[in-house]
Amino acid sequence: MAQQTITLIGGGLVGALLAQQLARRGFAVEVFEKRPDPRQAGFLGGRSINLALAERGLQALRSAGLADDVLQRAVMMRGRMVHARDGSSGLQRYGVDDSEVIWSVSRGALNMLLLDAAEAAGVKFHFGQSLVGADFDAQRIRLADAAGTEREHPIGMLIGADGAGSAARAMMNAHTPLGERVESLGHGYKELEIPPSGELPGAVLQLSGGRDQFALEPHALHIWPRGGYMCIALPNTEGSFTVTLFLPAQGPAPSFATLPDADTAAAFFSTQFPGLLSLIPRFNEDFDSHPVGTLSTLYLDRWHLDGRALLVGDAAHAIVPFHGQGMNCGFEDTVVLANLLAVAPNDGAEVFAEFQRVRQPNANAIAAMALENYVEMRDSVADPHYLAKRELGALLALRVPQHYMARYRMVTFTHVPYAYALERGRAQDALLEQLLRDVTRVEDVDLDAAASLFQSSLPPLPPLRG
Ligand code: FAD
Ligand code: E1W
Repeated sequence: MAQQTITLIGGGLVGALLAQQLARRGFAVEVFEKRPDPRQAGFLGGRSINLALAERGLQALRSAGLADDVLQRAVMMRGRMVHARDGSSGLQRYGVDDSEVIWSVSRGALNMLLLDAAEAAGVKFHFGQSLVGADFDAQRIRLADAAGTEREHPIGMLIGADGAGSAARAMMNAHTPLGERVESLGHGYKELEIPPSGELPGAVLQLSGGRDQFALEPHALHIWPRGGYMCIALPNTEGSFTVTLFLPAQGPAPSFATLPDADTAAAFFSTQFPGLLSLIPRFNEDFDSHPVGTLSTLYLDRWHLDGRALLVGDAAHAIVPFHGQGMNCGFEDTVVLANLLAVAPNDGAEVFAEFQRVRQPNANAIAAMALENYVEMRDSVADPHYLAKRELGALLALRVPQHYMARYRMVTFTHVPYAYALERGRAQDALLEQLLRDVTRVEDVDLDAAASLFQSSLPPLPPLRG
C-alpha cells in the first residue's frame, strides 16, 4: 500500500472520481475545492444542468463500482430528435437497440454521488478552499477560504482537476511554461428550462398526451438545428428539460450581441424556435438571470511538471461540448492515471510522462471531433450529401460490420482510443466520398462493390470494448 499523500485541486466531476479511485488503490488523498460542499444544501433548488454520459464515462464508473448508482438517477436517450423549422420532428436512433443509448445525468446529483463515494473510500475533502498560490520547489500551496483568509499547506504530489479556468495550470505555467494555447470558438451558450408539462400553461390539454409529465419525448436528445446556430434539450428525471442555445457571441444577427435583452431574445425565438418558446414559460427570467457561457478549446504542450504536478480533465484539455464527451474523456483519464500510479506509486515523473503520452493524442482527437460535430449538428443534419453518406454508411454497417462503423458510434459506444476513431473515420469518409462521387442517390451505389471496397481498403475494426 502506498503511503504518500496526493493533493488534488478541484472536487468537481473528474476530481471527485479520481480521488475515489486513488483512495481505493491505497493512496492517502486530500481534495481542496473552491466551492462549499454541495451536499450541505445549495444544489437543491438550484438550476438543474445536465450532461450526456456515454459508454466511456460509464466504463470508468463501472471500474469504480458506481455505474449502477449513477444509471439509477439517469434518463435514457435513445437517439436525437431533430426539430425542423416547419415544426416537424423525427427520432434518429443512435443504435439498433437499447444497448446503444446515452444517458442524461444531473451535474449536481452526479457530483454529490461522486463526493459521497470518494469520502466513503477515505478521501479527505476541504470545501470552500481555493488554490491561490503554489511553490513547487518548496512543495507548498496557498489556499484561501471564502472570506479571503489565506493559509499555507505542504504537498507531495499535486494533481490539478480544477476545470477549464484552472488555477493549478496558471501556477504550473508560471513555474515552467506549459505551451498553453486557448482557441475561442466565438460562440456562446445560454441555458433555459422547460418545466414538467404539468407546470406549463394549458397543462390540462396535455394530460392525456401519453408522455406523462414530459413536455417532449423524454428518451431523446432534442436538437433544433438552424444552420449557424442551434438549440438542444436534455431530459431531467423530474420531467423537466434543460435547453441550451448555442449562438455566435458577436457579429450580425443572430448573435448574443444582437440579443441584448430578454424581449429581443423572445422575439428571435418566436421566429426561429416557435414550438420551443411556448415550452419555456420563464423565458425572460431565465434569459436575464443566466450568464452567456463561453466555449473554447485548450491545448497544452505539457500536462505536468516532472513528478510534482499534473493536470487532468478540463484543466488539461477543455473542449467544446458538441460531442458530449468532455466529462467522458475526463473520466477515462481517471482510470488511466489511477492504474499507472498504482503500478509505480513512487515514480511520479515516469507516471505523469506516460499519462501524457497515452492521453494527449486522444484529447487532441476528441477536441477536433467535438469542433467538427458542431458544424455537423447545426448545418448538415439537413444537407442531402451528408444524409446520403449517412445512409450509405448505415447500409455498410449492416453488410460489413467488421469494416465500417460510423465515427459517432466509435466515439460514443466503444472504448477504442479517440485518436483511432478520428483516423478510422477519415479513412472511411474518404471511401464513402469516392462511392458517392459519381452518383447522387444511394440506390445507385453498387453495394456489393462498396462492401468489397471497404474490405479490401481497410483492416477489420479492432475489439470495440475492453
Ligand atoms: P469541472 O467540472 O469544471 O470541475 C472543476 C472543479 O474545480 C469545480 O468544482 C471548481 O469549483 C473547482 N475549482 C476551480 N478553481 C479552483 C481553485 N482555484 N481551487 C480549488 N478548486 C477549484 N461533457 C460530457 O461528457 N457530456 C456532456 O453532455 C457535456 N455537456 C456540456 C455542456 C456544456 C454547455 C459545457 C460547457 C460542457 C459540457 N461537458 C459535457 C463538459 C463537462 O462539463 C466537462 O468536461 C467536465 O465538467 C470536466 O470536469 P472537471 O472536473 O475537469 O472540471
Ligand atoms: C451527444 C451539449 C451536447 C452534448 C451531447 C451532444 C451534443 C450534440 C451536444 C452529440 C450528438 C451527447 N451529443 N448528438 N447527436 N448527434 N451528435 O451525443 O452529448 Cl450539443
